[in-house]
Formats: sequence, structure tokens, C-alpha cells
Amino acid sequence: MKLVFATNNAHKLREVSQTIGECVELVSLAECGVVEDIPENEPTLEGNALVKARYIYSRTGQNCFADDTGLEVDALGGEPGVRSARYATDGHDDEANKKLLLERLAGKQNRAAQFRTAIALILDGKEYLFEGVVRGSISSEPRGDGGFGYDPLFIPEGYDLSFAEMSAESKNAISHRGRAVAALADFLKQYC
Ligand code: ITT
Repeated sequence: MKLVFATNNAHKLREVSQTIGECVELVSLAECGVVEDIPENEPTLEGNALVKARYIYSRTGQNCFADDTGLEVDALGGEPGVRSARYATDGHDDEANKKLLLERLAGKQNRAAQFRTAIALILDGKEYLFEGVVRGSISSEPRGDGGFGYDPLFIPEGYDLSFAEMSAESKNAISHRGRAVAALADFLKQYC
């Protein structure tokens, strides 16, 4: 089955293509000629994922899915959450986002956090939602060169390594997106 993955983030595309399974042929936005930015101004991850998927479904008429991911930090009341991409600035400035997060957590004992991914799937006009969560904590400084975004600051529960210090396979096996994609792939089995 062909599914468009509504993302402009090449890291996400790579991660999802490693975990979605053989039943699905992933189609990128570039492959279906979508070059514009897709608006994502909803107050929740689920809302943003749905808006992105609906946009691509009406634009291309093809079955598709989108994800939205947030880093939810307990001591910050769940921030940056849905604003994770635009935490420090209006753009996607990973360095500024990580710096601001460390500043906001300075002196705080409680560094518990979670990554949460919402996936919205549109299949023949019907909408479905999937979720994946991984608990962990925020390190005191960035560690590792792998992954992307906030990965150098996130230590998943039960590990001493940050996501950026893990192999792609190890991150995918336990990550928010890996878990949400596993739920999506499980659902799609009935159509394969
Ligand atoms: P699309 O909307 O085009 O899919 P995006 O990069 O805007 O791509 P999100 O809105 O889902 O993706 O990401 C919100 C923020 O969270 C952004 O700063 C990402 O870098 C970061 N992020 C998302 N997934 C992540 C992951 O697996 N590890 C670390 N940071 C992640």
C-alpha cells in the first residue's frame, strides 16, 4: 500500500521508513510535488497531526499520515509540548531551543520528561489517531551527535545514553515515534 508521509523533516522520514514495515510504500512530499510549508497552529499534537494529514489528503487525494511530536517536561508544566519546534524562536532553531530548555531547567531537581508523538492517518477519507510515548529525563548538557532536535538532551528511562548517543535502531525500538509507528503498522496489517 502507498502512503504519503506528510513531513518536511528528513530525519523523521528516515526513522519511519526503518520501522513502518514492508506492507507500506512510503511516499515523500517531494515525490508528490508538495513543496510549501504546511500550517500547524493547533493547540494540541493531535490537532496539528490531523491538520497536516487533511491538508495533504485534500491537496493530493492520496492516503496519507502525518505526525506531530512534542517534548513534555514535568517541571515546566508540560512545556515546550506542542510548541517544541518554535520554543525559542519562530523558526526551527534546534540549538536555541535546547539552550532555552536548559536555562528554564537550571537549578531544578525534577528533570523528568517525555516525548510524545501523535500520528493522524487518513485512509479512503476516514481519520484515525495513534500515539507513542517514551518517558525519560533531561540531561544537564547536550550529549551525542546522532538523531536530531532535542535528542542530545533526552535520556530515556532505564538507559545511561541520550537518544543522540544511541544507534538509529536502538532509538527506534523504544522511541515515541517508533511506538506510534508500531501502532500504525499494526492497524495497517488488516489492509495488507
Ligand atoms: P514536520 O512538521 O514537517 O513533520 P517538524 O520538524 O516541524 O517536521 P515536529 O513539529 O513534530 O516536526 O517537531 C517538533 C519539535 O520537536 C522540533 O523541534 C523537532 O526537532 C523536535 N522533535 C521531533 N521529533 C523528535 C525526536 O524524535 N527527537 C528529538 N526531537 C524531536
